[in-house]
Amino acid sequence: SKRDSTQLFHKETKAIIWGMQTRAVQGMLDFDFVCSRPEPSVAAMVYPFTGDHKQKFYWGHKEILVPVYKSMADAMKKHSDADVLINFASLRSAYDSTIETLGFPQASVPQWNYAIRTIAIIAEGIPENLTRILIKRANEKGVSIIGPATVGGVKPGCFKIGNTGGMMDNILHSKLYRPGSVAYVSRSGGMSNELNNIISHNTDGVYEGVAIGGDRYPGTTFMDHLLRYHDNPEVKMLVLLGEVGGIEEYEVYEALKEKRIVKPIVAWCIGTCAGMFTSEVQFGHAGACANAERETAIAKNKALADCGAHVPASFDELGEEISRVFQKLLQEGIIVPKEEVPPPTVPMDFNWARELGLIRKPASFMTSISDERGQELLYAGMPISAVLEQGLGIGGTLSLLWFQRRLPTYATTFLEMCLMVTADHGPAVSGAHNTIVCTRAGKDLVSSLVSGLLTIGDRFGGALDGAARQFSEAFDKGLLPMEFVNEMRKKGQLIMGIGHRVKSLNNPDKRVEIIKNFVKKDFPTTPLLDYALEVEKITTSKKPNLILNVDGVIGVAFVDLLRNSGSFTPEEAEEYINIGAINGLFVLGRSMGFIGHYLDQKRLKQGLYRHPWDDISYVMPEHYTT
Ligand code: Q5B
Repeated sequence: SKRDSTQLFHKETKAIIWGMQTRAVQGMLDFDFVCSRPEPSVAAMVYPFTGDHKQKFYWGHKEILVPVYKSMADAMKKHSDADVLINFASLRSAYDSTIETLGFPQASVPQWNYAIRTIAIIAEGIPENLTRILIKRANEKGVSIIGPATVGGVKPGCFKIGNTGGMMDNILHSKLYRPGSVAYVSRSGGMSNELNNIISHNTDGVYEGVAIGGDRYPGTTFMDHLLRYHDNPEVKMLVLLGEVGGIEEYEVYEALKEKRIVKPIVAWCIGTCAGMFTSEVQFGHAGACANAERETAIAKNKALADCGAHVPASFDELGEEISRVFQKLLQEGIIVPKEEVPPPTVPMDFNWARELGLIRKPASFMTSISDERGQELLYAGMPISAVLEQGLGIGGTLSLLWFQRRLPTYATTFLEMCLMVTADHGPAVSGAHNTIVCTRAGKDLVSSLVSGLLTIGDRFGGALDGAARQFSEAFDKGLLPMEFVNEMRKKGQLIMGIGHRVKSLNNPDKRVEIIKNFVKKDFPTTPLLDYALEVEKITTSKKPNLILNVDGVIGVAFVDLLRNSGSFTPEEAEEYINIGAINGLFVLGRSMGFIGHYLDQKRLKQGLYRHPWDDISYVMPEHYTT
């Protein structure tokens, strides 16, 4: 029954989990499911850092919601059926949250003193003076504390604390989904997993196992649990895994001597190797250090053997010793073998199955430029620290993210120059104008920036790709510059990258000069730029503003880079021309200017813009005028 003092956990045990430990909770629910529990063992979670909400988990194949409360008080009030608290609070807050829990009076189950009867404290490193206060308070209230510094415990077929027992493959392997006849107590949580394994392979399985934790002052002791097990008729044999340090094992020794424990017990204290060291050894647990001869593992093993415990010659023989005792109980008919009932299948977690290579799934997205999953962000496989250390700059970063490769220095300098010369061209151009109007309408930075970017196209700033395509097609077809100009005129098409509203032969565009000079000087060869300059001679002979403009010079120079730098295959070069990569340079560069105009307008506190009537010619259809 629930009130049976030998039972901390049963098949209906419900727990409140302190801390947003979603993996542990899912592990508990999977364990419940494989044990064929009627209901999940997690009643609620408490997490003070978010508001009350519900968290989604799996219950077998189904999805269920577990409530999360900001306060323990609410969780206790709404889930008075929960009698276990699994406290995952850090070493800084575990004391306060446990004390708070111990302070709640039982509301809805009058025959119990307190709703929470068992508290597992997982945190390591809680100061010993605080642990001792916790133990005192818990004893006053009749609450069992498991821990601190523990993984918890497991009662096969009933309940498991947090991460005890490991993942599902471990739980199945150690048959923790149904009870056996052997109950154990250990200090170490990690070793309790090993015990699950050893016991399941040498007996009919674990009935219950608790790891009391590695601190010098555990909330409950070996004896607390061994006596519970001893008084439980379902438990036929006991296993104790002690360790170097402390004198807890001598209480077991006394109980054996006084015949308080008469059930067979297999015992071993780990840390026998401590004697091989010339100085005092502190093992991993805070309490695992022998301060006197009788605290050594060797002395304790001898004492336990002297009073009738089954003590193997070494840890390696623990399994055989357990097997011997178990076989004897079988022969004596004390243990009656039970029929093995296969457990229900728990669906495997997707990520775990994939990690094990059991399943595959086509990804919805593919990426080949960056990877943020590891310890350090990668750009095209290059860690960002290396990008910075090697001084790749904006041009180098851009070459990694746009073209998945490092480009020669002249190329990255070219990219940076393109960004710089296209960064702004005053407030009057279409994009800046739109950004300004949008800003003055009170819109935010992104809206104002986007409003400007949306004007970029064939006429304004978006002729780079068109120029690259048209000029390279004509060049590849072997058209003379004059033939190209005539063909375009015949088709009624404008030549992309030719012409400017204000720049002309008489008012040359310095930006074009800068790019042209750099490219001529630093690029290995510039056949397409040369071709475009021949075309310009023809168009400017018709009209002086039909110059090779800033879009045009960047577009054709970029084709020269793609085709002649040796960094791209001919196929890759054509692909970049066709997929429209080059306009990206104007978009990126001009974004700097648009953001500048946004900030400028805000700084100047410019109000809503309304275009003046005198600058609009109202031309209504005649039949509507009076
Ligand atoms: N005609 C740029 O036009 C502009 C011709 C042409 C053959 C051509 C025009 C054009 C191609 C697209 C292009 C990028 C609209 C420009 C930029 C960034 C900016 C902007 C800034 C910045 C200018 C007059 C006569 C007509 C036309 C003929 C014109 N262009 N023929 N091929 N490409 N270019 N865009 O001055 O016989 O008289 O009827 O679309 O490269 O956007 O600063 O402002 O940094 O922000 O209005 O630099 O050239 O000339 O249209 O009145 O034409 O020339 O057929 O012939 P306009 P239109 P006809 S850079």
